[in-house]
Amino acid sequence: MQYLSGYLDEAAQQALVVEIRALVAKAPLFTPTMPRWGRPFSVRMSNCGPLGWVSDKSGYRYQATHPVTAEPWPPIPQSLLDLWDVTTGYPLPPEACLINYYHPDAKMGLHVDNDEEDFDAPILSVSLGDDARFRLGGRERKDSTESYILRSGDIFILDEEDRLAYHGIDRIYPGTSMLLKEAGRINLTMRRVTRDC
Ligand code: MD5
Ligand code: FE
Repeated sequence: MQYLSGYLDEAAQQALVVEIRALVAKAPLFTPTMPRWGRPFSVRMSNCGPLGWVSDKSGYRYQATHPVTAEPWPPIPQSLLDLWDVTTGYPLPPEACLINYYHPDAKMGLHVDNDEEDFDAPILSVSLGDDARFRLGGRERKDSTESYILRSGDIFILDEEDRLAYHGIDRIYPGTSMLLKEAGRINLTMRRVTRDC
């Protein structure tokens, strides 16, 4: 794991927020639901890129279209593709950029990201807005965990041993950032999904 604390300056963060607002105007935030029981997530989501992550009663999956509008996801902005190249150096571009929006009371339980076919590629995470407590464990749910405060502008690159580690967001600290007009947090995760090139 590489933790690039404060990687994006204020201007870069603000420019990203402008791009994200344009993306969610085209592909509105939706409320994913848990497989089987259909309990709603507290985090709202959207995506950009050829594929997007969705969850509903039939399960977790990547798909090419928005679950509500049925439109293709908008493309990943060039600034994010450049950020992926510069920070990961990975030879193939990301196929999915998941946009998570956390209200002050939203959280994300411990889970592993394993809906992708390609676990060799890194995952790049960008935090914007209020601080969040991120918990990172090991390959087994029972493994011990470490907590980190993710702040606006921080970048996380998950590779190798951490790529299949349990992780989650325990809480948001509302009012810790002035970046967004409203309290809350945005997290972007860029991922490779398929194994082909
Ligand atoms: C977030 N997002 O801040 C969190 C953590 C998700 C998700 O977990 O799946 O959207 S972003 C950091 C992250 C992403 C993917 C994998 C790992 C961490 N990891 O293996 O530790 O919204
Ligand atoms: Fe995750």
